[in-house]
Amino acid sequence: MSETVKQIDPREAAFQAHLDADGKIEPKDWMPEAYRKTLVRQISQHAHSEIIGMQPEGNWITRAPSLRRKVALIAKVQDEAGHGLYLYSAAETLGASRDDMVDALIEGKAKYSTIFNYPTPTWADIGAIGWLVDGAAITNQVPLCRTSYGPYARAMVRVCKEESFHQRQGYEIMLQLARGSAEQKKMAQEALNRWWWPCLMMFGPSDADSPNSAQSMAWRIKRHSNDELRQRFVDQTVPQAEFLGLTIPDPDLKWNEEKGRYDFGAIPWEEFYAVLKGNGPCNRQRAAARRKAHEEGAWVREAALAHAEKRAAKAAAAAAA
Ligand code: BYC
Repeated sequence: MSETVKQIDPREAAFQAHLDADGKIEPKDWMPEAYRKTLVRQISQHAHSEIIGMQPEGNWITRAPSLRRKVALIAKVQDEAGHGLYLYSAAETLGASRDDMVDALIEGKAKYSTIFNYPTPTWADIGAIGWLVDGAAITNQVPLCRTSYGPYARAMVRVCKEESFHQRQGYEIMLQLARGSAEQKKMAQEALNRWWWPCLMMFGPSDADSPNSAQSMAWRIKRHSNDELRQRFVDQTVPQAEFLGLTIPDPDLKWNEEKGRYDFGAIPWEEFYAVLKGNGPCNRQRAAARRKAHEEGAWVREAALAHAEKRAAKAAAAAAA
């Protein structure tokens, strides 16, 4: 009786042993195709999130309440664009084509963080994004500075430094509103009410429902599970809300003395999956704005290409002379 024995590729065994010893993988190293695909998926989604993430805040640049706030907000939005560009470059080191990634986003085929499909109706939402969205992003991304793929890990180091500045500017906006008039404090509370649950969803489905986590953790792409990071975020953020004198909109939130952490209420996962499927409050608006910006930027890409071609022709002529 013949039996087919699955041969373990020795390269795969060496690859896993290298990861288990906390080694990094660099672009020219051998890697399993599934590892490469997972990284392209995660890094491109991350890049798209940064690019779409410019919209909810960009929408307030012309209405920032002072010159100082406007300068800080412009710088923050510009930083997000920069993060998107580093991340597209990191994905390119894995053989992904930037045109394909950009097309997937424009055509609405690519995922990006659900958080950016929510509206920013008041100035307090800008404070809440900086405090909570960047706070959640930092919680998720600090461990990514140790992710196993070198170019992604290195991009994250700079991204995290900039995100921590963003978070402070958001918290400072919230502090000023919370210590301002009764109307301003109400605005800050309402923004916290709007952003709290969507921020908890940023960490992805609970561990039992996360199809990618186990493999990504074995490959040390992810260093902690979605639920671990979500818990860390809650534990860090509750005292910050208390300092602001604001209330987290969760009647089940309670300190658990025994476990040394906060217990919190049920996350409305049906809302998460609806937003993920394209049915959030702003999904269509975000995609349309991105498409319009891409179309309106066509002349810049053409000019840059014409300039690059002219320089290349000049260099070739000089080399031939
Ligand atoms: N939104 O198996 P799972 C920022 C998807 S930008 C949308 O747990 P994974 C900022 C997930 O992709 C912040 N989709 O997946 C910018 C997967 O779908 P596919 C962005 C989500 O990858 C501007 C499926 O659900 N940060 O900081 O192991 C201004 C199953 O999930 C979401 C990053 O991208 C979501 N919230 O874990 C301010 C960080 N959650 O691909 C701030 C890097 C899950 O199988 N990414 N999905 O079809 C990660 O750490 C991981 O990809 C995730 C998900 C934790 C997000």
